[in-house]
Amino acid sequence: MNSSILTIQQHILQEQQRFPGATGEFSFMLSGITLAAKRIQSKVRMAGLVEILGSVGEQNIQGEVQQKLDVYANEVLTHSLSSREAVGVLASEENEHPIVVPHLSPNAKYAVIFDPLDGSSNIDVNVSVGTTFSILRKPDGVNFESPERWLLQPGRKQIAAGYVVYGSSTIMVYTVGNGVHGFTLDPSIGAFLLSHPNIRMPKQGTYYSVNEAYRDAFPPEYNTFIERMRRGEIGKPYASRYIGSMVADFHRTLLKGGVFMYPPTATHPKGKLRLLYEANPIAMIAEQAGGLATDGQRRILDVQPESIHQRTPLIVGSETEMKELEKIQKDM
Ligand code: P6P
Repeated sequence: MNSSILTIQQHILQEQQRFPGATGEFSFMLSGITLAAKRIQSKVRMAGLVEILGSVGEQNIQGEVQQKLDVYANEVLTHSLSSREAVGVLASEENEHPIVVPHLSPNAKYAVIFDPLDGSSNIDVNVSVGTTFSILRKPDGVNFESPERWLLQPGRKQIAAGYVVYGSSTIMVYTVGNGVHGFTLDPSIGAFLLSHPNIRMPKQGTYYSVNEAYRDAFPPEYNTFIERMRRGEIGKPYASRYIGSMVADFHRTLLKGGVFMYPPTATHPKGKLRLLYEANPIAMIAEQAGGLATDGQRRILDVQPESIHQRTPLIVGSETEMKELEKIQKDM
């Protein structure tokens, strides 16, 4: 037996030692996410077989027709996390309002924000989808009366963040502020095993990832940026990769380098992606791996949220590409 095989539970317990006064509640909370991820992946893998596809018909808070898998994933995460005493407040892409966990335990000190199934419109065509999560500590002096105050904190306050990609394999990537680590699910034993320790984003990549159909509406600096990459003016010619699932498009950027961006567009002048449960967790992962993440003006992790479903532009990637965009913006 290879002694270096480490499960995510063992890894989280090791990381937990870094938290002063750690009582295991943090690792128990994270285990709620890994358990939910295993249940979601088992349904995603069978989506075409058990007629779970097809929209529930209802519209979620985003005005999007809900797929049954969205509903299932949301219920699994909500149920799994609500049973953790350390969790006091939840927020989900699928719920208009924050959820105050019924146990109302005085020991609750964390809020968990998640997108249960990001990219769900891709499920019908068997393209990778994902789950994102962001964990915040309850600010001092705040109680269950004001759940928004547990949630509306800048991303730099996150104590943990991560995502799961349901792709050719199921990979969970997370950080507690001590580097970025990836775990691949071994379905034969139902365990996430450490497969990508200490992930570092390459200083430069060869891919850019953006929906070029919206180029006419992008602020000019983005088209200048794209042209420079296409023409090989940043050291080498780039290829374009975009599958319309942020988690999968970012995961490639994390491992291969380059840049993923969703700039302001005509239909989404403030950007389409959500600050709290898409941009913030991705930005924490990116920075912990040596990359950068902005909204085009500011560091994503410094943005003070005003509402839980607030949208933002997101530009995230390797140091070289991100610095090049900054230079273009300065020269304009
Ligand atoms: P578009 C999926 O719906 C999502 O929220 C992200 O996962 C993805 O990056 C983006 O929207 C795709 O949006 O406008 O390119 O289809």
